[in-house]
Amino acid sequence: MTKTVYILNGPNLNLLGQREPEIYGAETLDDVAVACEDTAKSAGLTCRFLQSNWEGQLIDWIHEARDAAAGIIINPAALTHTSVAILDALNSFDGPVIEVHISQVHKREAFRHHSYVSQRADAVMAGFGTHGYLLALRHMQHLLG
Ligand code: CA2
Repeated sequence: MTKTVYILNGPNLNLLGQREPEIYGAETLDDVAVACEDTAKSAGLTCRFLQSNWEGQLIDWIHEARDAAAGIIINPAALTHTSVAILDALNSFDGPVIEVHISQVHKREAFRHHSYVSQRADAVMAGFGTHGYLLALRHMQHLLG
């Protein structure tokens, strides 16, 4: 049976491709989902690609992943910089966690430089554009052996 990776996306990422293309690129989140499905398939993985604007929904999916997933890739969006609750939820997950940011957050405003999630993440991608999701999946393949 193939291993499942949850790919979780936080608030406002449903607007990807519709605003601020100079920061986040022109691809929509649906485009990213399709590319992730393709990459997961070629890596011998199954992916579940999800987005919510609600912190509690993301936490519920992390709890679900405890039984359903071998690894988590997460772009918590702005919750990266504020949410101890997401960090606590990720700390309850035993498998590898990779944090992804489309933009190079360290080149941006100071409030984007701190991540609660990085205290749990086994790897962090930032500034690779939406390609970062695919690189994260390849690294997840490596981590899951
Ligand atoms: O670079 C990233 O992936 C971020 O996680 C994106 C978040 C931001 O708060 C983080 O600091 C860095 C913002 C997600 C909002 O996405 C939009 C995309 C297009 C148009 C409007 C919002």
